[in-house]
Amino acid sequence: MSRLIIVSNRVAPISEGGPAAGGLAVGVYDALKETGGMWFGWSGDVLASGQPQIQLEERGPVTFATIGLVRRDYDQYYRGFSNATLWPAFHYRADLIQYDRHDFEGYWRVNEWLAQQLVPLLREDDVIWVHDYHLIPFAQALRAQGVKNRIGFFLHIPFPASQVLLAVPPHRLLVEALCSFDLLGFQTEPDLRAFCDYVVNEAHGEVEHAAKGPSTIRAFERTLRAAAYPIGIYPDEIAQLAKAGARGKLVRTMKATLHERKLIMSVDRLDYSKGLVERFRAFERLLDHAPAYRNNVSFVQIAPPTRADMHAYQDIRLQLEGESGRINGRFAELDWTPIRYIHRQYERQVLAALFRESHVGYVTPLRDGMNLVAKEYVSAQDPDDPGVLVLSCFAGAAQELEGALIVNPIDIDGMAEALATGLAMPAAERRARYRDMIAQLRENNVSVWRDNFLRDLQGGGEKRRAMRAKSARKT
Ligand code: ADQ
Repeated sequence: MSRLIIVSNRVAPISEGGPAAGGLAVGVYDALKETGGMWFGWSGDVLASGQPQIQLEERGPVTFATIGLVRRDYDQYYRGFSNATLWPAFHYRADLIQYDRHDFEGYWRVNEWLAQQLVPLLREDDVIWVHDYHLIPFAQALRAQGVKNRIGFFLHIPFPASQVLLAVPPHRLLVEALCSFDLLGFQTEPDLRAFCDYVVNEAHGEVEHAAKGPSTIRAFERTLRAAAYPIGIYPDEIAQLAKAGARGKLVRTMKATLHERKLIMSVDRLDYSKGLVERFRAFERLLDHAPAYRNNVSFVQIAPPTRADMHAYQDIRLQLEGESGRINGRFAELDWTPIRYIHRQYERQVLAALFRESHVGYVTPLRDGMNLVAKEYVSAQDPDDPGVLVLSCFAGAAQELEGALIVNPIDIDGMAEALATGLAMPAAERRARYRDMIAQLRENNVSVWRDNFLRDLQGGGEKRRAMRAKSARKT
């Protein structure tokens, strides 16, 4: 069996027996433990001076290979092109795209440098699986150094419509670089379609759809395959965590402070793509239009700040502080704060338990590749008395979770109505919706995601070898 090499911007800080990390980290780490292999990426350290050195750490059959970044590389590759250009563009926020040619050069340079660091650690039959938008040029950089291994790429965020991607000046170089992979994985069919649309209409390539399995792409003198692989979670594990967490002191104390009021729960990284401002305003609209909910429902928004050294993130943070203060000032009473807006990170067990205690899971990003919180929310519910998921149509998860109340996050009245519907929904309907969604989550859990991707990546390799052998026989 080939060794698996995972390459991602950050290497998940997983310690055996320690707290479980997010879906990606768990699913990928499981695969590594089964096949044996290596996880390569940035250590998270930014060095003020000196030359970064690879650190190797063995944990059972898995080697963690991490390396620091010097300040300039961090600024150009990570803060600059990855997060100030690609992140807003891929989340359809053309208004927030910042572009600096030097940052783009830095992004490319760091990809080439990281690829160089990896090459000496590679073996001939390793299968390489690269993750996310920070590493789009990675396969091209490996190929330039003579690497012939199978290389796959999974994009965790949306792939934008061509007209939005065209706003990123080096869009053509990015798509050409993507075509150096052997297999491209997207979260949803609409993302795959957006990529194919660019290939056909902007790059004048060809796309051949298969009745089953990945489509074949011919562009930039390469042939590769692409498909949608919606990422999952382990729903039964989340359910266990939720049950155990509900007995914990923190969750019991929090529940006591509700005094039988209904609870609406949201958990996100603090990011402008998550639609928090619109979400706060829709909650305000609910209180405005349905006064019976005043002092009868509490909304808890947990949102730890991320990328806090970037302007766009400082702006959204200020805006949210303003909105939550304004809404609370307008409606709060001595014994009731409508919005509890919290910047902390919590244990997964605590979050799962809070999901289980709540009546509505309120997940309304303006754009999201998948959104694992939506899946975790459903998994954490009590099957006999489940809460209702209010979910944005722009989260990848909406393609699968048909039992949710699907909303458009731009439509404040529509979201307020969905909150009211969710809070008042009879138990029989809640149970039916939950059963529908949990079945879907079990069927497409994170192992299925990983196995489907790796099967297609390795299968593609066999197909290529057979094609090569056939053409060798002909000559
Ligand atoms: P994210 O944008 O980070 O991921 P999401 O899919 O919701 O978004 O995953 C966040 C994870 O972090 C969840 O497991 C959640 O429970 C956890 N988390 C969030 N806030 C937390 C807090 N305060 N304390 C503790 N844990 C917290 C990117 C893409 C998504 C895609 C994933 C996986 O943007 O669209 O679903 O990758 O592919």
